[in-house]
Amino acid sequence: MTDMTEENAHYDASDIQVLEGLEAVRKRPGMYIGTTDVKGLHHLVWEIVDNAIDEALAGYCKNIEVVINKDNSITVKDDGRGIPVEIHPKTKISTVETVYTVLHAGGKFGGGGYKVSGGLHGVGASVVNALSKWLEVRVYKDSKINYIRFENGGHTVEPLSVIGDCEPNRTGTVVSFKPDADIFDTDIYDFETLKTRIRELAFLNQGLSLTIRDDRNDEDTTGETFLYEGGIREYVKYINQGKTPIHENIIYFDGEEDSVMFEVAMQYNTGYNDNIYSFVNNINTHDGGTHEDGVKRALTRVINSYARKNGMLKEKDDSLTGDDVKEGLTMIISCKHPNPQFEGQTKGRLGNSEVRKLADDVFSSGFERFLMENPDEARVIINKAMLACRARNAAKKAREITRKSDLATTNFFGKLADCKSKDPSVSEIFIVEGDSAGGSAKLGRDSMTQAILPLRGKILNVEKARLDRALGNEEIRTIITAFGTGIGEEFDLSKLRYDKIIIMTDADVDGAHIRVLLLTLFYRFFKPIVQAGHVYAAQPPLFRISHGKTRKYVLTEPEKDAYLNNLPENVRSRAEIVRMKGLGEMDADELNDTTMDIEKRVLKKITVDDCVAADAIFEKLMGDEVGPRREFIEVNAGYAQNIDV
Ligand code: 0RA
Repeated sequence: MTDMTEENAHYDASDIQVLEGLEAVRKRPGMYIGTTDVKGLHHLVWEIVDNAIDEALAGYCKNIEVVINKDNSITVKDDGRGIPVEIHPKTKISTVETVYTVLHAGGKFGGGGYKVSGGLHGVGASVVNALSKWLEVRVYKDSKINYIRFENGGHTVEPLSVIGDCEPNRTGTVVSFKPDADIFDTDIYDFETLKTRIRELAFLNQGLSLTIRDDRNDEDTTGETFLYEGGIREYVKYINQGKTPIHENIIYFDGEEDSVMFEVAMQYNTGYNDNIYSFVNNINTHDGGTHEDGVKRALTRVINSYARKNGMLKEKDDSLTGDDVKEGLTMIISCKHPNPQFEGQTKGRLGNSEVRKLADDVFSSGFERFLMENPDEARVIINKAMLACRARNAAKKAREITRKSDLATTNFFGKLADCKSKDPSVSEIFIVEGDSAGGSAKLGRDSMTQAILPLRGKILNVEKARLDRALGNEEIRTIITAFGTGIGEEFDLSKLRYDKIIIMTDADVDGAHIRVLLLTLFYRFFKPIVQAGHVYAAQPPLFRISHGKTRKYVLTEPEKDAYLNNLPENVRSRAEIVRMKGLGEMDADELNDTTMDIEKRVLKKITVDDCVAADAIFEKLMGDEVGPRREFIEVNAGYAQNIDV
């Protein structure tokens, strides 16, 4: 294979260009995959899986398998047609080699109608190759096994060749790769992360079988397979597990126009929150867009028109709003589009205007008919929206009272020790568990930029309460007033008075509980604050190590051991280690030194990266079922700092 045939001569010429392209990826990986942290590491898998899904969407692939191998390399196997192995007329190298070495080649060489490219993923398989220690591809077709291998960022070390025969009817592609440890902060894959997304992909691609297997420990050999004949209907059912639906059947409509496919599934539950998730080409559009707008608009219109026609809403009554008809609604919206336009800063919003009409048409004609044919279900759904409407009006009144009284009451200012600065970009607020820790925090703070809000009572569990009841809770009212943003319909992120909202609780069960209550409150009523990255958890130290005049605080057990191991033996034997019990135990200086001082502290940013996963955790912790909550708190009590939602 090393002789200089004409073909190879040409290959060598273009090889230089190709490697320059891949080298650019290695120089600035962030440009292509966002980050080189654990998220970027997992992104590589989705890049390869997306290609197999495209083959499935084109109608040629039924099974996809993802394996984490012993060495943390990944194998993705599909039973599609197999990537073409012929020489590509443009690049003069085989198509499979082109796909893995030429930037952005994937889309151009694909045979399917729906490329996932253009969104968050879709940078191309060559990017994975560029960021891998090695990558190999096996293509099964025409009774042959074709093999090619790359090393050290996409250098072809074994050119494409037939390495054996396979069963005559077998077709498909098997890709294995090992991420380059020099590029990523970590090279260890997380099974749960991969499994959650694999399950989601199975929900979104009805009838496609997806398997995930972890071969790092020998125990699990068969893996877990996700296959949903009901598609997004089963996704709604899954999200509503542990909630109480108010009607039995999951409502589902779909339609297609000009190669754009649209589908929606929904069911109402007795809760007060909505769980509406929309996707375009399997990518979560977390900021919605035209597909979501179309459905929401149609939902409000159809419900109002049915309620008026049937006398549930009288002439004098105000119409139900979008918020009213969303209460307790679980809904999945999925659109497959050959040419999606993603908008917004994080490209999380679908922009194609024709989709608004398609979504509206499909949903409104289907839902009108559903309400007509199912009067009992129509009644419970509309009653629920009317109750939400009443609660909304009650909340409005409660809010007006809050607004008038709060800033004037000494109670509020007695609690909050505000910072002197009125510049939100430098201001931060610590929400502190308990009065004694609150006292130390007030003494230890930098009063120019740091505000302290001690929480006395338990804050209300808002998972189980509507806004009007939440506003009845004094601790919650105080938080709202301090933030300055307002709440509900009048929420305004630009009025936030602090750049950082820092939850400071003890590393014990009570602390974990309070932290979760606060996260639930933020997630439900202040989601944009979380999304904009303003919420943090303080990390008070778990151990203090004293020797001589030195005092060292550490966050974790392994850190403590590492520190002690590095001390000379005579110092180590005399070092004192007293486990820190709680914030209240630290004096002002200590608290400042370990947890509050901008130079020394460690904060953990709270994100709502995956709303579906976050909701599942909140449901578990805060929902109606007591068992899972107790279990979670028991398991996590010792690792309270790991609650990262
Ligand atoms: C274009 C054309 C053909 C197959 C594929 C792309 C293909 C790509 C990938 C990527 C991962 N798995 C894949 N499976 C198939 C058809 C080639 C033919 O008909 O021989």
